[in-house]
Amino acid sequence: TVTERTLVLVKPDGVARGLVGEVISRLEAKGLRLVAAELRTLPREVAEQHYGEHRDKPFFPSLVEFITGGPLVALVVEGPRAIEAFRALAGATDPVKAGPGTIRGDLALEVQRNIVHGSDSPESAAREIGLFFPALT
Ligand code: DAT
Ligand code: MG
Repeated sequence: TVTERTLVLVKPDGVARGLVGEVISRLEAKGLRLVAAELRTLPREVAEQHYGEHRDKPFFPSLVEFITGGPLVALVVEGPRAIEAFRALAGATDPVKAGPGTIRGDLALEVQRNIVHGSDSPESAAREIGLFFPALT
């Protein structure tokens, strides 16, 4: 199986709620490996680039406000099918629809405050890792 890398964010709600360790524990327990990790507060421009695909959505201003509103933890995670593997750990975007046993299903209740981000494709992963950790690309 091909090893992949994916960008994972523990969003500001996850950091504020003390869930960084919980998220890292779950992905490590799954067998994914940390390649990079950093606590940082995103500048508006980086947030807007990161969520560029959502620029025209009604929730975009609120999303940018939220993601820049406090420190987040940016991670690069590696493993076989890491992109799909982490998305499965995270669960559905809407935490009410996310299954039990997933990060969002177990720990969140609101769509915006859904604790984690994970890249959704190899193309997104390359773009997002390049945006957050240019030294890795
Ligand atoms: P995901 O984070 O599961 O990849 P996405 O890329 O569709 O989901 O959306 C990015 C983030 O934007 C998502 O984690 C939470 C927020 N979001 C998505 N849909 C939303 C909505 N209908 N209302 C408010 N926030 C939303
Ligand atoms: Mg997405």
